[in-house]
Amino acid sequence: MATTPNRPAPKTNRIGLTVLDYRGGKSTLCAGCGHNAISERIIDAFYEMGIEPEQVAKVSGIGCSSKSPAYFLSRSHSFNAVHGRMPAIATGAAVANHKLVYIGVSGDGDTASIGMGQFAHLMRRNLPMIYIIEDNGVYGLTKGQFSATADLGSKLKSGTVNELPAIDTCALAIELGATFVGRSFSGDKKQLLALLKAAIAHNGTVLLQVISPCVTFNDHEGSTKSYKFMKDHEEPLQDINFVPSFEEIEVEYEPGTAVEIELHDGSKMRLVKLEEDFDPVNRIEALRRLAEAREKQEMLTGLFYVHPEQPSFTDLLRLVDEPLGTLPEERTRPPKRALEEILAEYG
Ligand SMILES: Cc1ncc(C[n+]2csc(CCOP(=O)(O)OP(=O)(O)O)c2C)c(N)n1
Ligand code: SF4
Ligand SMILES: [Mg+2]
Repeated sequence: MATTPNRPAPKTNRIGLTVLDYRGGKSTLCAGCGHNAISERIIDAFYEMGIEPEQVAKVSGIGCSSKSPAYFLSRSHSFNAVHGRMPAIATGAAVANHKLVYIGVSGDGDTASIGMGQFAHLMRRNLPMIYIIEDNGVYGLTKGQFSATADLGSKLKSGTVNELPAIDTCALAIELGATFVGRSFSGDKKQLLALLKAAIAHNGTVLLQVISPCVTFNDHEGSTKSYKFMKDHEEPLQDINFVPSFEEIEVEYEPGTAVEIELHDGSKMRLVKLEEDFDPVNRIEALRRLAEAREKQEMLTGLFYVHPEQPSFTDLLRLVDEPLGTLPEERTRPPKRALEEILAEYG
C-alpha cells in the first residue's frame, strides 16, 4: 500500500494561523488588475502582523476596487456600502465596536467624486481605520471614464485628453486631519507591504493612495496611471522598514540617513531617507513637498506624514472599554429618573 510522504507542516504566524486563513474568495476582477495585487499585500500584512481575522472589519463603497474586500480575509466582518458612503458606515461601526481593526477599500471615483463629502469628514475626525484608495484614474466598473484624480493632460484610449487638474487625495487628507498619509504603487510589493503593516499599528486615520493600473481601460500610452508610466516614474521618498513590536530587530544606520518613528503599539518605522531634508512628522513640509511634486509632475511615493500621538475619534469620545454594541440596554439608556432630572432643568 502506498504511504503518504511526510509533508512539512505549513508555515504559521505568531497566532498559529497559516496564510490561507487570511485569504478570501476567488477574484472576479480582470487578470492583471492592480487591485488584485493590493488584495495580496493586505493578506500578507494581516498574516505577518498576526491579527485574528475575526478582529477585522472590512468596509467599501462601489466600484471594481470596492469589490476587493470579497477577495481577502473571508473570516472578517464585512459591509459593502452604497457608492461613496463607506465613511458613514465605518464611523458607525467603529463607535459601536472600537476593538476591531477597520480597513476600508475605495476607488478614486468612489472617494474623490460622489464620496468627497463623507471622505472629508472621516479624515477630519481621525477615525481609527485604514482607508485605501485604489487609484487607477478612471471609473473602471462603468467602463473607464476619467475620474477626479486623473492627471491634467492624460489621455483615454479613445484619445480624449483630460483638461481638468487632478485632486491630490494625499494632500487633501493631510490638510483635513488624517494622521498617517502615504502613496504607493500596486507593483511595489516591498513598499506597499511595509506601509500596510505600519498602518495596522497606527491609531488614527490612515490614508493610503495606491496607484493601481486598470489594465482594461487605462494602461495605454498617454496614461499616467499605467504600469509602464509608474515603473518609469515612481520616485520613493524613503526606503521603509517596518519593525513590529513583537519582533525587536536592531539595525545600524549611518548617522543622519534614517529616521525612526514609534507607532501606537510600540512598533517602529525606520525610514531610510532618499531625500536629505524630508521629515514626515512635519505637516507643513509634507504639504509643501506634495505641492512641489505636483508642479514638477513627479510621481512621489512613500510616507508623507505621520502623527502617532494625535488622539483618534474614538479616544476623544472617551468610550467605556467594552464595545458599546455589546452592552445591555440598562447600561446604554439613562434611567427614567435621570431623564426626568434633565427635563426638570428646562421646566
Ligand atoms: C449612486 C450611484 N451613482 C453612480 C453609480 C455608478 N458607478 C458605479 S462604480 C462607479 C465609479 C467607480 O470608480 P472607482 O471608485 O474609481 O472604482 P474602480 O472601478 O475604478 O475601481 C460609478 C460612477 C452607482 N453605482 N451609484
Ligand atoms: S475594469 Fe479595470 S479596474 Fe475593473 S477589474 Fe478590470 S482592470 Fe480592474
Ligand atoms: Mg478607479
